[in-house]
Amino acid sequence: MKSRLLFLGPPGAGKGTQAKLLCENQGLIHLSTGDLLRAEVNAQSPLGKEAALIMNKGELVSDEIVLSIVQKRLSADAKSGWLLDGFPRNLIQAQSLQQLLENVSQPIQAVLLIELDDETLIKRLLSRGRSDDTQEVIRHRLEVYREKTAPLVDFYQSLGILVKIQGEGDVKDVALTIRSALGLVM
Ligand code: B4P
Repeated sequence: MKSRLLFLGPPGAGKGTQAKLLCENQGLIHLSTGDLLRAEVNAQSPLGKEAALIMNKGELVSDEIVLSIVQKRLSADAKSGWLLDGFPRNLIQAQSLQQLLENVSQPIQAVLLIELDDETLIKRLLSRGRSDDTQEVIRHRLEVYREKTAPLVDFYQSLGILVKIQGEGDVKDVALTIRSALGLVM
């Protein structure tokens, strides 16, 4: 049974939606850096105020902030299974994560890449309508994804743990595709 997973993919591919379902189904802890950052924003903490300005522009929040949030959660939850959603988002975060997990002897078992065409991504995000889901910000997030996050595909492929799926279709069908691609029991 795979219990240390990571979801990768462009904004709107369905990482958050599918991560939630899979965690409920498999009893894993869902660690979404997007959700953790939005919780800080809603609490209007100093960190949240800083993060809100960056998120609403479609930029990546600083590695320092994100790493400190993840480190805190992973050291508390490292013993049980987990699914990282939306983290890492660049090579520095990926390398820091490798180091962190090596230190606790908890390597990632599979990285799931959810692929989807730009037109569908943009349509989904516009209908979600979060404050960072405007046309202009979405386009910028897609550029940031291609420049900073997409190189992680090669990084995890070279480690031999990358699994690719197509994110088209309704939520239930995609969920089934994911479980089958990861060889998980339904
Ligand atoms: P995230 O919160 O990670 O959000 P996302 O990538 O935009 O969306 P996701 O792919 O999870 O899509 P979802 O399932 O919600 O990031 C937001 C921001 O936080 C970033 O831009 C950045 O600023 C910051 N951030 C987060 N992590 C960071 C990090 N590690 N480093 C630095 N900054 C970081 O789906 C989207 C919509 O599609 C939803 O409305 C959903 O209902 C719908 N949908 C999903 N699946 C569908 C399907 N099969 N059919 C139809 N609709 C579907």
